[in-house]
Amino acid sequence: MASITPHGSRAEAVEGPEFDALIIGAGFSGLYQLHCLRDRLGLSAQVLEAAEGVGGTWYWNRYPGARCDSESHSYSYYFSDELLQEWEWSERYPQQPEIMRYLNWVADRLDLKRDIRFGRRVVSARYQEATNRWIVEAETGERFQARFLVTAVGCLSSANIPKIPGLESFTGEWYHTGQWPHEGVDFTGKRVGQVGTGSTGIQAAPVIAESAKHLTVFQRTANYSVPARNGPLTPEFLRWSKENSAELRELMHSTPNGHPFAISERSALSVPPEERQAIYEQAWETGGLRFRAAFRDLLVDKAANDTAAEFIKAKIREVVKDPETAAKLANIDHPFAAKRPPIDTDYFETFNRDNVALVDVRAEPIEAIMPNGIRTSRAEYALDVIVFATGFDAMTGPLLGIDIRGRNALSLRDVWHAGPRTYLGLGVAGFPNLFTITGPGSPSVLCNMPVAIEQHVEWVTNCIAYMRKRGYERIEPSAESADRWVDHVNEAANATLLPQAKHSWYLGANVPGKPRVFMPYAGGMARYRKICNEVAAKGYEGFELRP
Ligand code: NA7
Repeated sequence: MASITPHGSRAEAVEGPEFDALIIGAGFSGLYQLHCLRDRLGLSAQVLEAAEGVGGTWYWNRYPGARCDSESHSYSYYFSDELLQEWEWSERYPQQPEIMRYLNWVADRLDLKRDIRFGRRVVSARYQEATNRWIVEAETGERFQARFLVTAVGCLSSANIPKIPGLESFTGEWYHTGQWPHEGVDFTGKRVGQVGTGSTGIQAAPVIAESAKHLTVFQRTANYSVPARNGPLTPEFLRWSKENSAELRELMHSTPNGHPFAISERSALSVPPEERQAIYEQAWETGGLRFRAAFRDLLVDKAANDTAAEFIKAKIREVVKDPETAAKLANIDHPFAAKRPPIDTDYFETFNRDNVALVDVRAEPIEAIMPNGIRTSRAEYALDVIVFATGFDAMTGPLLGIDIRGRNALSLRDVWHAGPRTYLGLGVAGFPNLFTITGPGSPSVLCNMPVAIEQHVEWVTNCIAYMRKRGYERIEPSAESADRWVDHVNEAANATLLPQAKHSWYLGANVPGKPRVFMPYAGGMARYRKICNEVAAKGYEGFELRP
């Protein structure tokens, strides 16, 4: 079913093999996009993937304790009831190796790997107006061309390694959690320093502390965390989730965050203090991201949010025995859930161990890395291993890591110099036939990812099907619709407390020099889905379609 290139074999020789569509990335999004374009629409499609296997973010994030914060039964593809019925998750939250097994199983079941070219890190993608083709080049020097280009590069795949002077002089080992060695790291008998206390650091510290001789956690921003309450899934639960898959899908589609639970309709301020306390206690026992659903106004009303914040801070002080350490951990400067709220297994308890210490790098900033450890403004910490749990150049990093050029060689890096500008997080003005799965300006990281991914992949598939049926060859958002969408994304963020966390990667604040723009769409997944459906129903309103 490959299309016929207007320049025939000459174009092929120069620009490489041609396909209807090229997809960058073989994680949750790329796999499903390949299945839709190849098996549902009958297009010729290829995936280019930097890694040597499928898995996307889970291929790289193999750090100790790596686990998804979404519950297993919702961290699955819901497009196929057959897949849902066959797969059995083992625990409430899926661990990294189990997610890898799942994605490999899906890829094999759908026979996807034959159309994935592994070991191809894409370095550039250039739109050629005369032929209406994207010319995509991999680090290997190979080129590929296609009419449609779908980026499925993930939101958290570009590691943020802080530029601390002296790192190159460190004589021990150092690792970033998002680029973890496949063979693992043995911490036995080692003095370990962990920089970073986001979701990753909070998962890793308790596990590292179990085998390391000593662990020093360097905390820049103190963080809330709620117990995950992980555990094995019972046969009854597995049966229930399979029997109710249609209802669960509907529930996940109806909530703002794509998780399989409804958010309470109560305001935190509408109940007496004792009742509120009891509700929080119950939510703390239930654990996980469900804690946020205890009241409807936690993300929009500061006074309501304060009640949750105070509850968690009190829990930290209760759990952590050393009052000085407890004070540092509970000294949180932002509203609860305004940064991505981690969930944990024994994170605060870990600071009660004799072999664990906390350093507050706001009070004593890291100045340099020495050959034998980390030096702050107050002290030197001798270390054998440094673990950077310092997060990612989120959302825009993976896209801007590729030199993407649209019409008239327009550079995406230039167009986004002051922050990302998309229409619906799905397309960029000036870049025809480019679709950005879970791109900035879409709910993405504020949502249970598979839900956001399935919605985008299906929207793109329907859009391409529509174009083929109507004889359109090009689609591109108008500059006006993109401007309006950017305004709406800002409005939606400002209606919440999310922008109040100044040190948040949602705002790009973790990467020095990155523009401070609230990147994901905070208006809620259900509302967003409705907007996207309406755009499609109106013949892709806001996009320009041409033959
Ligand atoms: P995060 O959430 O970005 O956390 C990174 C942590 O590293 C955070 O505590 C940062 O402090 C800290 N950090 C970053 N740079 C530095 C420097 N230079 N010095 C000291 N500390 C630093 O990344 P995660 O990997 O934990 O989680 C990412 C997402 O993955 C998560 O939200 C889930 O959606 C899954 P800061 O807060 O910036 O002051």
